[in-house]
Amino acid sequence: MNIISLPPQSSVAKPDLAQDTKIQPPSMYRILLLNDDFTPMDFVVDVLKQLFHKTEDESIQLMLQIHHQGQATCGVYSYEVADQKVQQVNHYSQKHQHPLKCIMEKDRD
Ligand code: TYC
Repeated sequence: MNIISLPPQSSVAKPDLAQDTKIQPPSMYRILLLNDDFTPMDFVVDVLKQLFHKTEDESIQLMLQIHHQGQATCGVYSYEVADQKVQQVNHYSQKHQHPLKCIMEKDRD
């Protein structure tokens, strides 16, 4: 093939298929526990140990952080796991008639 038979060069940028089709990691969600005036400190420590697998010391530190600052992140999970944990915490709190609230927020894409 000589140079004359080559197709004309286009100045339009081609989509980078390799980039566009790259599999992205799943979005992650942080779980926050919120402070309130009524839930006993021991109950929050228990939740952190049982449902977030924190040590006794970590749980006490985190509970105090929530108590003083209003909220803290207890873990970061995929959507499905975060959603399940929020429900577990909120059901467990309701069952024991404590107003402890747990929410999830998108962490990163
Ligand atoms: N503020 C509560 C108290 O003084 C303790 C508490 C800590 C409640 C953390 C909720 O997420 C919480 N009993």
